[in-house]
Amino acid sequence: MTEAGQYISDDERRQVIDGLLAAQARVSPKYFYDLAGSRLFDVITLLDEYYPTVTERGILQRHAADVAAAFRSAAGDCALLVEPGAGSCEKVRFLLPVLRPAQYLALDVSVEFVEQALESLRRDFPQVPMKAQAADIAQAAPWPVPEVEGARLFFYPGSSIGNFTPDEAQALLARIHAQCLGQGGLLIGVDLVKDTAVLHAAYNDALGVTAAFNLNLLRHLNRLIGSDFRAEQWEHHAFYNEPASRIEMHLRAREALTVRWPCPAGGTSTLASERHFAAGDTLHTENSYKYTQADFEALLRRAGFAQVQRWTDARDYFGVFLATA
Ligand code: AVJ
Repeated sequence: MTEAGQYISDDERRQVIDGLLAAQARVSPKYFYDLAGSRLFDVITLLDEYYPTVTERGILQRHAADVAAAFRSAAGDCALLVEPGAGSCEKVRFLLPVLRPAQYLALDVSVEFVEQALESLRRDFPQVPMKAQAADIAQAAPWPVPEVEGARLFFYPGSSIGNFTPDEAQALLARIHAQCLGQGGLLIGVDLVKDTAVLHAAYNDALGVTAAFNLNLLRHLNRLIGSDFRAEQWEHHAFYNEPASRIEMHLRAREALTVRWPCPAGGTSTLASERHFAAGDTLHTENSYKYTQADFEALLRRAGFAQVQRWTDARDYFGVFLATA
């Protein structure tokens, strides 16, 4: 979460500009999450149409004890529980009392935010040593996971895996598998393929919160790269791309417009510093892949996991998968 500092590295700036200049203009969904965007996402999770959060919570609430027992029988006692992108550390509350890990490590791009969450978590679970550590799990650098004697469990809830293409997802899962060091596992939440109308409504809510969340990205980009996007010239556009099995979110130009941004410092860059959009052209802001249970299980196996168990809700809207090394 970037706010006051608005810091972006030269590398990231170049990536953002590359995306704006691509034939189909695009921006990484990680730029949704400035302070306002994080708050808007929290509101999304409270909407009637947005089923994933409440459904996953229900599954964890109901089955946490079975999950912990399944992990114990496959891998033994949990020596270390690692949560990449931990954020508010809410979902781990279901796991801690039944899994009883020897330690909990919360990874996130914003440590400040996680530190805050850990304060109250420590009060509620004083017996579990906890630590927060800065890490962007999508980046190639090795994750700062300590050496421990015994089994590690990686916890990746929220269907964040849906932001990656299936190939990228497989690569990320394979990295997690490698970090299990042969005797750990992964507990991951995944949004499942379902009726298109249900999917469509979840990303086109009646109050327009998802639209605001999408449009807010333009304000964030303006602060990060100094661009002059005007939100009123754009509209939210989200639809289910069925052949690709993903929700696509775009921002669509309401009129012909030009966006400008300053040349990167140094001036040696060959990148253009403006992009024209015709009315109706879009900026692609997010993919949210949906999987069938069989397809996601196959993905976990291709990533190297030997054993997979899963729990779902009564409507099969969402899956929680336990994969062990
Ligand atoms: C946080 C990536 C799981 O894809 O549903 C919610 C983000 N985008 N509404 C999702 C999101 C629009 C969310 N994930």
